[in-house]
Amino acid sequence: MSRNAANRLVSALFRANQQGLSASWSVGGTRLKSAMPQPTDAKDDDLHHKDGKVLHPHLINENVLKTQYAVRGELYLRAEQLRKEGKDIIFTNVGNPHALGAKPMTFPRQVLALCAAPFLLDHPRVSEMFPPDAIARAKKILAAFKGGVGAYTDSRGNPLVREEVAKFIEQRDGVPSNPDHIFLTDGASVSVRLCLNAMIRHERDSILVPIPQYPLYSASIRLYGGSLVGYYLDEKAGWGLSAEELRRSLKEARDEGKLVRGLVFINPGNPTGQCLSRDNLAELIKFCYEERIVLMADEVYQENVYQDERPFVSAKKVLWEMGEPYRSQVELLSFHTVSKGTAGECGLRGGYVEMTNIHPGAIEEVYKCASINLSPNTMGQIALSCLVNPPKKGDPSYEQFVAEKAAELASLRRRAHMVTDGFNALQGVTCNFTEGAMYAFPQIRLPPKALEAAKAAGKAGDVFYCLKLLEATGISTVPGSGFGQEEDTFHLRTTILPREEVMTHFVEAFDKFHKDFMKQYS
Ligand code: DCS
Repeated sequence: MSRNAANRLVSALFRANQQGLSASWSVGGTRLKSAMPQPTDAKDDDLHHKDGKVLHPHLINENVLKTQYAVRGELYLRAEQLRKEGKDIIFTNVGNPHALGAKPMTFPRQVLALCAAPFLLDHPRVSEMFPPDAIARAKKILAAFKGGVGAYTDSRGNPLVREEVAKFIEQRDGVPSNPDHIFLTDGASVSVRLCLNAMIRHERDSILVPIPQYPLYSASIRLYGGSLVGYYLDEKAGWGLSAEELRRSLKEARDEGKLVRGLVFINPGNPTGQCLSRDNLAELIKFCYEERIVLMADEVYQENVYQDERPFVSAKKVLWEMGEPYRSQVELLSFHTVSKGTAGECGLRGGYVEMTNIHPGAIEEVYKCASINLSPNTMGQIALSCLVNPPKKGDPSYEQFVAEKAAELASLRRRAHMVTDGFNALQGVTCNFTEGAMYAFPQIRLPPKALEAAKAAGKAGDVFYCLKLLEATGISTVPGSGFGQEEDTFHLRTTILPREEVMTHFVEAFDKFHKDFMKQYS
């Protein structure tokens, strides 16, 4: 099927989904059953269902019913069920490093421990248990967090940490950054959602999102009642991004009467693992300038780079270097988190958005919405403080901090090779190298017999394959349909996060499963 035809199909499925029809944009069966639009015997203005329930699935906000989130979809639920039945499951469906055995980095946890238990600072032996720079940092943070970690902070986050984030950006990019334009949130997810919520006014308001994409975007756009417009990444070109494809997608959306207001890119990519070049970023910025679109830079994997040709460069830096008119005109939202990198502190929920060239009145409105949540959590803010302001050369914790970071990055790089080499050694499987982030997204060419069996089981091909893989090996992955993929192609996403010793077993188990599967269905 041609690119255009495929895109039309995906758009049609998106549309169908938005209209509440039963088709799914993801061309798969991965959505949660409870999230499916239900045939309803209730009317819009019914206050309660005939069984007496006010909060009844037939009387729930339509946007909630239509929202899907594949990372915790059908495959995840089945894996949970198998786990409860006593099967060993390797949860490679979520980029959750600590759950797969990554150890917390020492310095941030020392600071967090002292902030959470400030009485330790008065303990006569505190200096035997904690290095002086961790003690000094905890004292500085506690002085700035009036009332300690148990008190609400400003709804945008503590001013000291916002200043540290601004300094981090200035040092990373060599550009000015204003702490008043930085909001701290419970993970980057909340930042993304705050922004999308402000941008989407009604169904015609559309956001350009890469296909494949991370379903935070499809789910949130759906939840806020907007429309997603997909632009394809080119798998054959290492999941490359082209200006031509962006223009095609924008034109098609505008021809349909959509109002494209935002463009998301993920660098390094999830689920695709590609690292964008400086030229790619310049193209995106130019495109957004010419078309008057807000650029949303999801840069949560900026530390996770496993190739040396294209080191991470932020959209903010490129924007600055491009000079006028871009520098002062392009509206940019940049996201970062403590969940990824080498810290992998997913559970602490720390993240931020930096807003560049955004109207002060719009920032005020986002502030108002952030205030509804009162305060981002304080431990996440402290973890963020440690991420953006780590020990410096000469500090007592510096050597250990740098060694821990380097060891984890080197190991992730080895695992990226192990996984992608493992996939490429399989018959009918191709996988672009995981240049960055935490995932591999192989394409699996399923034999016709397997597709027939999938159809008979009422499943999409990739869902069928992933379920069989889970049952046979305990490896829990996410079918490609959860992220979007070209029609008639089948992918899955796995993280590269199992520790190296488990990874050897993972690759062997996958290899054996795939060979058995192909034998059975050839
Ligand atoms: N953006 C991208 C591209 C992500 O992959 C994630 C998390 C987030 C934002 C949000 O992270 P936090 O809210 O934790 O800061 N990745 C999910 C994933 O694909 N697997 O695990 C979580």
